[in-house]
Amino acid sequence: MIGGNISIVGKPNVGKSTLFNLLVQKHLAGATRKPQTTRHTIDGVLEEGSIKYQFIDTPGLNFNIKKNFNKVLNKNALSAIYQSNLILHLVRYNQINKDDVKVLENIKNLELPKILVLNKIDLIRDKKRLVNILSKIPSEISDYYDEIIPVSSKSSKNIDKLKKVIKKSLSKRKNQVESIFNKKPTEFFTAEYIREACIRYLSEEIPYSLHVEVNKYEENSKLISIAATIYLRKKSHLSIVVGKNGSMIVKISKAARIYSEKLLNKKVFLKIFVKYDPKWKESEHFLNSYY
Ligand SMILES: Nc1nc2c(ncn2[C@@H]2O[C@H](COP(=O)(O)OP(=O)(O)OP(=O)(O)O)[C@@H](O)[C@H]2O)c(=O)[nH]1
Ligand SMILES: [Mg+2]
Repeated sequence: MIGGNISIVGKPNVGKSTLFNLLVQKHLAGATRKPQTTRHTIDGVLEEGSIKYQFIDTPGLNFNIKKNFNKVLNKNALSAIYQSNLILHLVRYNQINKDDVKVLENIKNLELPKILVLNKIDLIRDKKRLVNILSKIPSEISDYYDEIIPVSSKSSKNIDKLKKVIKKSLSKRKNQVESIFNKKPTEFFTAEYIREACIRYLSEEIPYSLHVEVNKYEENSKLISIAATIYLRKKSHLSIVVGKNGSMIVKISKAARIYSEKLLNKKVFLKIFVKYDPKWKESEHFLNSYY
């Protein structure tokens, strides 16, 4: 069997997690319209015939902010890149800017095949423009890549072509696949589904200042019973996250439960607690959970 580890990297919000979920044919990674949705590297496997693709979704690389947490996220993403066999650098097709160039700076000297993936081409109205867009990518950028492929992770356009190119590249490898990434425990995904629902339903700043932990995970033949806690940094966020008569927490819980049931293939009972803890972002325990 041929195969390898393929990391999906890029600046925030270009559609990495959407592409990842599409490729592994499961909703493993949170994907929302807000930047910096992904905080962990997540891996997923796709087996097709004699090929085993091990895809890795990574947090959006963000070199602008000096915060500790961003450094941890970048380090996390970069360590996945350094361990992979092929890099997919995702950009928005019409918006290659200095932040994408910074990502390129971090990968260009690695002796690995690299594919530049221009995402979101479903947004192009006049299809003729695509040729124009491709020809306008400066050679100081395009020269570093083995291939440039336009795709849409939303409409699945050109995804088969992308897979063919990946397969061709991995076929040249001499060594067999070794999975180098630790599998995330199942409860990790429930915590992520809760965080994804928070990003989706709550106003901008709240999801960035919360953290989710699963406190109980018990399974019997019929049901999985999960208890989780959402930690908040501001007291005033408590009533917003809980909502009027608990309506918001019910909505968040329902979304996370539905995704969990789909992934785990079993009925899930999910209870979510909300707590105020202004220091969660600095706690070593929390930062360590990102390694
Ligand atoms: N129109 C269009 N939208 C897309 C496409 N791919 C992703 N999106 C949207 O772009 C937004 C960001 O998608 P994500 O997959 O969360 O992006 P990301 O790169 O993982 O973002 P971070 O995790 O924050 O770095 C979401 O609203 C997606 O629905 C695409 O091919 N076309
Ligand atoms: Mg993401």
